[in-house]
Amino acid sequence: MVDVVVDGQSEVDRLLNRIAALEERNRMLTSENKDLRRRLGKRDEMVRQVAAVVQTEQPPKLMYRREPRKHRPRVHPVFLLGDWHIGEKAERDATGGFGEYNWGVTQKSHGVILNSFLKWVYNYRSIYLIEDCTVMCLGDWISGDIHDELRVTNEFPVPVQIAHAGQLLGQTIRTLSSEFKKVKVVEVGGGNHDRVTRRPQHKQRCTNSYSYLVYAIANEMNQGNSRVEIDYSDDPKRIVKVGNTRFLVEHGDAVRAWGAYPAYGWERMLGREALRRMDESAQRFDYWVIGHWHTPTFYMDMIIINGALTPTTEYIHLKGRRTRPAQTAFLVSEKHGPFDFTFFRV
Ligand SMILES: [Mn+2]
Repeated sequence: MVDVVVDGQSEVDRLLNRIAALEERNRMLTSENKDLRRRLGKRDEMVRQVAAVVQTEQPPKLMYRREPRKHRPRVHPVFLLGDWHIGEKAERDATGGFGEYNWGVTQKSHGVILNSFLKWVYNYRSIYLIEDCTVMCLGDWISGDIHDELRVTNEFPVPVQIAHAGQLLGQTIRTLSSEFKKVKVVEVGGGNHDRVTRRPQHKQRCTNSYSYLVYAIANEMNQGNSRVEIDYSDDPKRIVKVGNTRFLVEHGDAVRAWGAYPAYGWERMLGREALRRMDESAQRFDYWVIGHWHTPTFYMDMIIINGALTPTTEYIHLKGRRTRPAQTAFLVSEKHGPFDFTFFRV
C-alpha cells in the first residue's frame, strides 16, 4: 500500500485517528443510552406503583332532573332604550357596505330587538318570578338639526322625526305593558341630538328639547293604561331604584372623552358623581347608566352603557370604526343586584 502524505500527516494516520474518535463517541453514547433507559424504567415503575394504589370509581348516577322550581326568586328586568336617531339617513354605498339607515330600517331593527328582549324574559320566567319591567329611556330619539350635514341629509324634517319617535316609543311601552303587570318608564331628557338650539344648553335642558315632545306623545298614547307608570322629570340626571339597587341615569354626553378614548372620561365623571353624592343617601348610586356612546358596554362593574339603533354611519365609517345596532338589558336581583347584561343585536 502506498501511503500518501498531505500537510505532514500520512493518510493512514488520519484514518486511524478518525476511527479512534468515533470509537470514543460510541462509548459515550452507549453509556448515556444505558443511563436514560434506567431512568425511564424507574419512572414506569413509579407510575405502575401509583396506579396500583388508585381505585377505579364507578360513573356517578345522573342526578339532573327537569323539575319546575317551586320557589322562583323575584327579579326585575331593566330595558335600556335610546339613541334611535330617527330621521338620520346612512347609505350602504357610502359606508363600505357596513351601514344602512332610514326610517324603514329603524322600525325593523327596533322590532327585532324588542322581540329578542321579550323572548329573553320568557326564558327567564321558568326560573324567576318576573312581573314588572323598568324601561330606561336615554334620549337622542331623533337625528335633529344640530349639525349642518344632518340638516341637509335627514330623511325628513324634525317635526316628522318627533312624531315617528313619539309613536314608536309609545307603541313599545304599550307592547311591553301586555307582557308585564307593571311597566315603569323612566324618561331621561336632554339628549344632545334632541336639542332645539344649535349650541348645547344647560338651562331648561329637558324642557327646551324635542325629547320633551317625544315623551309627551308616547305618554299620551298610554294615558289610560293603568299598568304603565311614567317617571318623567326635568332633571337630566336621575336616581332610579330597581329592586334594592340604585342607578344614576343620564344621556351621557356631558362626559368629555380623553385623548379620543371615552373610558377615562367615564371614570372621571363616575368619580365626581360618587364623591359629591356620598353624604346624602338619597343621592347615592350603585351603578351608572348612560347612552350616547353607541357601544353596548359593561365597564368596571359600575358603568352600564346602551347601544344605538344607528349602524356604521358615514362618520363612523370614515373613522375606521364599526357600530352594530343594539340595545341593552339586564336583570336586577333583590338580593344580589344587577346581573346578566345582555346586548340585543339586530
Ligand atoms: Mn347622544
